[in-house]
Amino acid sequence: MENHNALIVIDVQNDFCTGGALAVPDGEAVVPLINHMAGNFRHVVLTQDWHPAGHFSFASRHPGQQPFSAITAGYGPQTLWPDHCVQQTEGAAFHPDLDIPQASLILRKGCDRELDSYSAFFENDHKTATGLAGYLRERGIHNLVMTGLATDFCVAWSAIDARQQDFTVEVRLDACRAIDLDGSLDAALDNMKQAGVQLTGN
Ligand code: VGL
Ligand code: ZN
Repeated sequence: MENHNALIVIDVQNDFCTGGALAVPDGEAVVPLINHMAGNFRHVVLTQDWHPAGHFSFASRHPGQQPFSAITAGYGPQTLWPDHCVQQTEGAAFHPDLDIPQASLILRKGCDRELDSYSAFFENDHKTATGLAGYLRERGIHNLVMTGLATDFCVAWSAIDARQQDFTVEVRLDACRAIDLDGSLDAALDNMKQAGVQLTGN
């Protein structure tokens, strides 16, 4: 098995699946495919959106704002979401059918109450590193395959940051699902292509 490759599984959590607080249409459909793909990887990293209650990205924090509206934060534009993936809740748990026992790292992000983090590499200020790039480099990993939820937010932001950090990146679109808010999916696909992300499985 190739040692320089890793599978990155983004946010396959209950709140992003049917019945969840921020359900991505058909989100749970990625689970069997990701389980199957994981069999081909020695290195697997799972990420988990992991917000404290009252997180800055929750519309409920901003009186008069509705979920899916946008505000300008100190660090740039921020979409407001329904409360989701609150630390230690069932909604923040991985989908119960996700079955990847060899995953060596669970990277939790969005833990800072005042700062969101879509990307697995940098928080939304584009400055605060999560440490994932260093972890992967120290393990000699150069090539990433990305899967999970949601294509147009956490997957895309992770993929683009990974390219910027000089990893090769393949996004398996058949193992991802999108929120698609006001054209966000098309924009994300364009941005990923421009960043040199390989889009496959569509
Ligand atoms: C995500 C919106 C808010 C994602 C996380 O995983 O794509 N989207 N938090
Ligand atoms: Zn979130």
